[in-house]
Amino acid sequence: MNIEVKNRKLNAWISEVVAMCRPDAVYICDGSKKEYDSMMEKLVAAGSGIPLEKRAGSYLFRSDPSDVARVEDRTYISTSAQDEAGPTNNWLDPASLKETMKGFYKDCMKGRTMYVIPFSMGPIGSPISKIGVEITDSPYVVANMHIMTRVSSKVLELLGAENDFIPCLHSIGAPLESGRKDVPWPCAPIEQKYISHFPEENLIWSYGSGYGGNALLGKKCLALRIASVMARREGWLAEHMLILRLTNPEGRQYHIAAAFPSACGKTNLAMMQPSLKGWKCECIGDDIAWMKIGEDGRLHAINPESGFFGVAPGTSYDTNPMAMDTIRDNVIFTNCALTDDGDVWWEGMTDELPAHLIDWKGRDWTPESKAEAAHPNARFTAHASRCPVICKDWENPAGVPIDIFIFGGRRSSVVPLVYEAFNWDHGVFLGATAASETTSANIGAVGNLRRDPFAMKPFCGYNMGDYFQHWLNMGDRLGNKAPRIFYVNWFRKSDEGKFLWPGFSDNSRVLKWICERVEEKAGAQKSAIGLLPLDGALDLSGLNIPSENMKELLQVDPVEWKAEVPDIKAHFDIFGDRLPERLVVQLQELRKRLG
Ligand code: SAT
Ligand code: MN
Repeated sequence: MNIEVKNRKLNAWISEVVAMCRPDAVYICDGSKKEYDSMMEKLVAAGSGIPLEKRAGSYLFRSDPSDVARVEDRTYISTSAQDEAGPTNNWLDPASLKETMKGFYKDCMKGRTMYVIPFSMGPIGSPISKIGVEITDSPYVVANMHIMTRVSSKVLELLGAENDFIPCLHSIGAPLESGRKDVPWPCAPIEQKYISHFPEENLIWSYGSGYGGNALLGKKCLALRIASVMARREGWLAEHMLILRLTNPEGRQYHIAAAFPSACGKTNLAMMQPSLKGWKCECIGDDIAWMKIGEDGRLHAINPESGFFGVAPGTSYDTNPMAMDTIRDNVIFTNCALTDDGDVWWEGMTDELPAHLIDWKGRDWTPESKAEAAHPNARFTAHASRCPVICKDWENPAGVPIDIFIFGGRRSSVVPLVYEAFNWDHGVFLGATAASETTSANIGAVGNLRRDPFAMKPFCGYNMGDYFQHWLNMGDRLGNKAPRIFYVNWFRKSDEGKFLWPGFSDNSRVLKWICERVEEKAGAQKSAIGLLPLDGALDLSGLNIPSENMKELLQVDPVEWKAEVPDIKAHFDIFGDRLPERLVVQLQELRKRLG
């Protein structure tokens, strides 16, 4: 080992994993630039990373075609009683799951180096932060963790001899028997992939995948699934939410936390540049929010991550100029297309298609090609400090006070552009019933409507009925200091299948109405589903949008909404007696209002 480890639990765990996985060498990471560069050198030499001539310090990786997204079907919450994992999670008994996985872990790091990554989610040393240690056999994971989390030898110092941490074990599941040649993206077949969580012992075991959320264990596994269980136990919130600061022309700041499912535009909203004059938006986080009630009685949010693992396709200087500037240099790209002059490209990046590319599978591509050049879930990994509109308070351990919660998803019909909850319980009902069309962020069908409560269906580490109750309890504790709750849908389409709302920077118009609601300045009308903008209350100045589009965007069709009710009822029924009575009341009231 290159560094002496003093922490007793860590030493014991390292020995245990070495005995089980049999790596050729063990390396303790210090998070330095030198270390990052050496990982990249190794990856380039192995033919996994392609240096990009056109982007300084940037590399392109092409994954195995089977390893392009999270694998929800292979993700487990393993608690002693199945009821604790609840109906929205896959469950296996901890003893038998560990037995199965130990079978795979046995000798799985042969021919490889085992990296030990000490990392902090949240600023190192802050009372709100959590320390994890990831063991992995993937240098690609080490490099990505450098960007997405705070990897540092300071974390080891902080652990001292006796302090606790969250162990995160990861293997790509591709041992190199002697003489066997490595491949650019080693991984295990889908039926051998396991993303397992043991919340009762704060433990994560991941096997078989090198992709983002399956392999960078600080992100979804620790900061959401394990943290959500801790948050419930300790009375705070760990949520799948972006955090942004919006400043109005008078200089009043609003902090917004918004939950949308994966690949539904969180990064775009978090970095949005308002089309409305005088309004300013700054990014604090694009994926995860940890929120605690402060001494002032308000909810304060931090972003536990230190980077963005964003969806590349669709990102352009038109849709998200700040993301484009964030990824100018020092970026890891995964599954993007390669241009002939050594840059990356993806669908939606430019209006004009390049004449020739190498696609994400390494094949020649021309505009005539049928296949996509970049995988629809192609990603960039970039450090948050590279973002031109990163908020100066993004690393403030005290967090920012949240004024507004927004829930939403992709719905091509039924759900209007924006509406407000009548009160906290109704807001929790909106979160609990949120639905969205599935995206390529998960391996599986795309475009199917599913209920994705609070955008947490794939990320809640315990029974979601209890999670709903936790939200109700938090509201009770916050009282009149609770954030106001809204629901948005940027994705409504016309009968011809065209988006009705321009989105992106024009979403500032919706945010303005929301902020003015908080100030009791903007008008709203009561509908069966919530409070909608009064005619003329949305600032559409300078926007050329046909009035029939606006009408459709703000329409609440009672027939369509009545059809939602049995679907919501069926969704609620799966929680049995874990469904809070207060949500049953909300459904009854919705039914009554619909008449
Ligand atoms: O889970 S990932 O981090 O790979 C991306 C996502 O699905 O949000
Ligand atoms: Mn996400």
